[in-house]
Amino acid sequence: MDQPSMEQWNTRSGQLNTPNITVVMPTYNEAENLPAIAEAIFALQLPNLHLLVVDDDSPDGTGRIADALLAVYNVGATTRPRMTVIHRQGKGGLGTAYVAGMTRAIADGADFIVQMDADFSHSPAYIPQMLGVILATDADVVIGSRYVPGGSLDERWEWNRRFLSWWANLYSRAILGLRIRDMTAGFKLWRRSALEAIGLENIRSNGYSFQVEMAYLCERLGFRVIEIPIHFEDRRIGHSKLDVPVKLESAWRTWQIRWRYRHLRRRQPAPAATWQGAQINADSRG
Ligand SMILES: Nc1nc2c(ncn2[C@@H]2O[C@H](COP(=O)(O)OP(=O)(O)OP(=O)(O)O)[C@@H](O)[C@H]2O)c(=O)[nH]1
Ligand SMILES: [Mg+2]
Repeated sequence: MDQPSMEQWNTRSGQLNTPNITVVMPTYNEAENLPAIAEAIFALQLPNLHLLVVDDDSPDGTGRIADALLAVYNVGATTRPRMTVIHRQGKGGLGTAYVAGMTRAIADGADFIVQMDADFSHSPAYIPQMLGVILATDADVVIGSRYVPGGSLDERWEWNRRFLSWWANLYSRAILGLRIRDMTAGFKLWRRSALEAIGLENIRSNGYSFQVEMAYLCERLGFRVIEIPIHFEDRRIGHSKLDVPVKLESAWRTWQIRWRYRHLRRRQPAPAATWQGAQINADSRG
């Protein structure tokens, strides 16, 4: 996969021109989390970092809070706004929210796209590290992984959540034959060209199987995937949207993914390797 050359980061005057990074964050009833997570993201002080919230008309008013944050973070932004909000009509599901957000991020010129939850399960503190890894390698995607050495789960996660996560990973890895350790990870940093190669308009999964479908395509398309260990925290405030219909969709969708992409042959499979403690699951395309 083509990667941006160092020249691309250089302006005509020869000064360093940092890449555009967009954090895509779907929200549904995250009113209490959103202001704090936005603050933590902007506190990273990463230049050219943009936050794109995709809210589905949350009954708790998350969308209105997001609009209020625009006034805070876009004040003084000269070249482009630091924050944008997409408002959708009603709960459309995590998968379509990501597709809408990622599509918009690409259209707006993002070089790198972060996907993450709004509930602090995915600590913003990992974003600079993920960015460092993708810039230092030819990785197409960096996954914040709970299931590589060094990764961990919040001790407050009850046994049934642990079991469900473990089972979902085992189930999808067994059916789809993948190497990625954290198949259901929702914390990822994508190179723009990887999302373009996937073709977001083709993604069908709407709930959490979105993560599995994207992971599957990464391996089938021969992307270089690097999993870096993260500590996954339980959500700080609010409620999970992982209800029974979403779980059932994930279960049958896994079979549909296998059937749908049956003609898509795996490109350049490579044995797992390690890179400074990170797990590399698939090699880059030739
Ligand atoms: N726009 C949009 N966002 C959603 C939807 N469902 C979930 N989200 C958001 O997607 C992220 C992940 O959802 P969570 O409910 O935290 O799911 P989870 O992380 O598996 O569950 P917890 O462990 O309880 O946190 C959060 O930021 C949610 O607000 C949806 O239908 N539309
Ligand atoms: Mg969550």
